[in-house]
Amino acid sequence: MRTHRDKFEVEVLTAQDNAELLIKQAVEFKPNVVVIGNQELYHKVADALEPFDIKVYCGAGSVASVVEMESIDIVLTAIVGYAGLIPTIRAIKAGKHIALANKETLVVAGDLVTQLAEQFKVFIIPVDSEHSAIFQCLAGEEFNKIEKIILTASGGPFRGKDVNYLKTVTKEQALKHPKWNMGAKITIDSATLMNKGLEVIEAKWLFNLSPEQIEVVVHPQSVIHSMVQFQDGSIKAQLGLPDMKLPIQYALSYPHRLHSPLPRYDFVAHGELTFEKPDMHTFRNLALAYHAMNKGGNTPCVLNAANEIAVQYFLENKISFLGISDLIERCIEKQTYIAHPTLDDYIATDKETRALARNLYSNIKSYIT
Ligand code: MN3
Repeated sequence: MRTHRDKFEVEVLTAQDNAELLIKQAVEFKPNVVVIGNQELYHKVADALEPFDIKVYCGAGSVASVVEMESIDIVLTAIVGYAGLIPTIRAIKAGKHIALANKETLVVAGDLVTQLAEQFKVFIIPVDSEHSAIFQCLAGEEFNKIEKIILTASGGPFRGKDVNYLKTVTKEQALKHPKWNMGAKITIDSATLMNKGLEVIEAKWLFNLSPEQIEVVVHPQSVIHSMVQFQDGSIKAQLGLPDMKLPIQYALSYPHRLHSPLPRYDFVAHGELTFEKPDMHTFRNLALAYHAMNKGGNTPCVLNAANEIAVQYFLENKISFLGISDLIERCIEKQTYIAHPTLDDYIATDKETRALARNLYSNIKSYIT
């Protein structure tokens, strides 16, 4: 936004807890409306923005309804986790294009969300760097069949480690990502490879693929952001230095490209790009995500809800790193399967799975930890 102030106007800004940054950005970009999710912070934000003629609302309900404002063309959905689902659906139903950074929306209810996007004639433009790469590779290929896509993974901080090593890792170790500086939830997901698992399911829905068409390759340099292989065997890749500003900008400027001041990749200075098979035996979350995708129905929703609770427990030092996969696996085993869920089924499945995960944790702590 700062780079292209002449091309974009910020109409609404939202945040959950980070009132300081929200206020700072609101003062800089002068949106019409600001929403703070956490109601307790309402007065802090409202008082700070009083002199600027900016409307301030609070609560999850306001986040979900503010996306319907007539003056909005595109909504960047960057809420973490399941909480992004309802605001994204509301935005689609209001005819807004979606720049999607919230992968969980498609993991939980990909069939429903992609159907709605078609019905309301809106684009879902990926912001996740791998999916942006694939989306960019597909430009001009509308009539050509995809043989498969190759999602690249950095491998996270524990790449190459075995189960014995993972038994003892701490949250501090897991929070140190080698390539990307991100929020706690996605950083843990990257360390467990669940992030890649969620991205596999996200890709299935975004690009209308069957599970066999989605391959994951570990590429520690994170320069190739992902690839598409066509039916003639030709492979297209999108490359660049890792920086989320590029996929965010492309989603907002699509189908055009705008100038960007980011550093350029130099093939000679960083001459080596390497690739490995992901270790799904050690990093079971990736295998669990493939399993959930293959099973379909409400299983990816169960996977996501169980993972959100498991990551929270890991961050609270309640379960071990390996316990994350144990808890998710148990939830998938125990939760009732629904083959063709409605939105209400997804909402119920999410709620039930969270309760189940909490129960499993308190009843079988020894197994989980
Ligand atoms: Mn990604």
